[in-house]
Amino acid sequence: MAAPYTGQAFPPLKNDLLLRAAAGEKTERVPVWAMRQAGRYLPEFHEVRSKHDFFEVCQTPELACEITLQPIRRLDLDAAIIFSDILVIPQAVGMKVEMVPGKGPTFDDPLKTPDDMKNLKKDVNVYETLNYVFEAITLTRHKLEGKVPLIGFSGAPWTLMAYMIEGGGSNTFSKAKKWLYVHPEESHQLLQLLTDIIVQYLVGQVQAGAQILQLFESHAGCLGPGNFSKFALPCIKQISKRIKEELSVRGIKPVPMIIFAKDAHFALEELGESGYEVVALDWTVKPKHARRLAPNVTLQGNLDPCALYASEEEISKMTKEMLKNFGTQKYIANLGHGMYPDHNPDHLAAFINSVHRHSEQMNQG
Ligand code: 1CP
Repeated sequence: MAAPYTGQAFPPLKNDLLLRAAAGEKTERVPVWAMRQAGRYLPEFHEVRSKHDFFEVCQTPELACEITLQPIRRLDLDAAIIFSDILVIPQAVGMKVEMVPGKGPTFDDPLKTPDDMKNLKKDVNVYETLNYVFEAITLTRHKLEGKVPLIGFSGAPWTLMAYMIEGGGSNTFSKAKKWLYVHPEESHQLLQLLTDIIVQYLVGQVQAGAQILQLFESHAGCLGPGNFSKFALPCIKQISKRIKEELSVRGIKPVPMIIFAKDAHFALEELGESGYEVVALDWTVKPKHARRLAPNVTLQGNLDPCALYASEEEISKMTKEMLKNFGTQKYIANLGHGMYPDHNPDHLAAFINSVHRHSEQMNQG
């Protein structure tokens, strides 16, 4: 497997709060970033999107880099996340996915039966097919000039499998879940195929310059404890273990990893022991409960994204309460899910500034 961009010199990092918090080291203030911070709530994002198709943006390193930097220019964030989408992996195995305005991601020909798996590319060369993501990461690392660390990411196997079978978003994911009950063997095969690709993809992102990785298991909640343990968790664990091994074999320093399994409150204990330095929480979990069940990791989260509709004064109060409940150490402030298109960027600024102000005060007091 060819290794692109290894050993590149990047500008020195000026703000390492996120990396220190992820490593469990002491921080003078709580780092903060927002899932989906590069996106539709920003007018400058719409400006780029009015001229380019969604996946064209993902595939053009200069455009992906520009959108990654947009929230960093405007807001006092402690991290950037590379602009891309989790659905570039289904595309890499040969599936056609388009971003339909007003509808979201739409697959031309979703998997209907396990027999359709024969149409998927089995030996994808990730370094060729997804090279555009690696190039975007390298370019962004340079353009960031060390201001904040760059987060790389991937969808987790179950969440990708769910989209590949449903053909887009779904309320129940019943078509994908049906596979788990009717075709468990083939489901494991598909999940393993995706796991192998994700490992290569995330190792490639680190080689290209990603300084921390987040795995998005956005549709964990619909599985429930039994199927989550049987189908999702083993892949999640395999990914953290194999990435650490692969990086070590290549002489590359390991990077911290974040697992975000949305609505998987039932699996907090297991997630805390799954080989990730950080467990990200959605807003339905009580911080103190998560600390009890996952005491050895850094926690990330978990303000309800809808809280950003409240006044700036209310946001400041809710943020202070959240910081009190998590404490200021081994903690990364974030939302419990992503930004919504109708969010006011000034309200995200109020959240970020409140995290900084209150956590500094709490650390001094
Ligand atoms: O028309 C547009 O411009 C599309 C809007 C959009 C954007 C801005 C989509 C479509 N994806 C993205 C970017 C994106 N997606 C990022 C960028 C970096 C950042 O966070 O700022 C990231 C990390 C993702 C990851 C992603 N894509 C997830 C996991 C996170 C989550 O929200 O749970 C998921 C589930 C997707 C699929 C997807 N892509 C886009 C949409 C609308 C969806 C959800 C589809 C659905 O289930 O209904």
